[in-house]
Amino acid sequence: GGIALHTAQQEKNSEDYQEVYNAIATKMREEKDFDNNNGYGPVLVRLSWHVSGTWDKRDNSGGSFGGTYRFKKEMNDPLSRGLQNGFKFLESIDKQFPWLSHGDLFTLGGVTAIQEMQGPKIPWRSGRVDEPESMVPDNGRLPEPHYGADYVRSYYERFNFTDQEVVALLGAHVLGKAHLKNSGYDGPWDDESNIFSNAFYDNLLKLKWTPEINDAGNKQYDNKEKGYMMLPTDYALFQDPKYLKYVKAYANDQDLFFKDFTKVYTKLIENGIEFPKENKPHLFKTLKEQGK
Ligand code: HIF
Repeated sequence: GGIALHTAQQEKNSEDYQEVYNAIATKMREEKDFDNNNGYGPVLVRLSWHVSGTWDKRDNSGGSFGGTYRFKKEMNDPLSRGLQNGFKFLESIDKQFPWLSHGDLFTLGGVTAIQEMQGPKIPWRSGRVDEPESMVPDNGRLPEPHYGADYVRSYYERFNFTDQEVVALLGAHVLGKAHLKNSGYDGPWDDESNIFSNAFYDNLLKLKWTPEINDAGNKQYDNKEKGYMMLPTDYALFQDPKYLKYVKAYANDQDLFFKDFTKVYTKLIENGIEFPKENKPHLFKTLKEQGK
């Protein structure tokens, strides 16, 4: 983490960042058949979270500020398998906008993906600055999927997230799927894997989930009829009464989910960063809103 310094990028305005947004969104559209027609949206969201999820509040190390995911040690974290696809997707954007820092690129990628997949508007601030390889945090700061509510709760203590914030964040698991080769888990959470909605909570509450051992020997919760799955850390939200309360609230009210998700996701991608007061958040228009 760190303090945003004065750089060439500081001269850029909302229109410049909207241009980057448009370049990412247009490329998403052009390459929408990636990963069995999921497109790049889900992997871009996951990338934005993994580059941010290395933050440690105790010493303000890691996080999205330094853009250190671009270095091998962080990119090769076994818990980030598959995210190289997101990085490769963003390489041409990086070339097109050389003034943009990597931390800003990775987080703007997530914001663009969420909005283009019909999700909420995420106010986004610029100002991350590339840090050198010596600042790459050690592997082991990202969460594992194998455990229950106690693990999830204590993991997100690292970011000071409340139960409500944890549940609001986890709704992003409506997107994309687990790939056996990446994580040892297998299957999607919903059939609309590239539409941002509150379906994660609805599925968790209303479908019947059976614990099964998958082909990699890991326990996951399956719904045979629909072909969906839940990770143990997802199912934890159903098992824990304090979490369950919020699962119900978000299943019943998509606007509430969008509002709370926006707050906690913004917190996640800004963890540890002190933005100068003049760095006002940018609010982007979707391609559709621009008539594109
Ligand atoms: Fe994920 N997550 N996540 N995740 N995640 C996977 C896939 C995605 C966890 C584990 C996994 C969040 C929290 C947690 C996305 C976004 C977010 C996979 C499967 C695993 C194992 C990867 C693969 O096999 O390709 C754990 C343990 C989390 C904490 C409890 C966030 C809230 C939901 C923070 C978040 O935003 C997305 C998107 C995907 C789908 C990626 C894809 O390639 O389709």
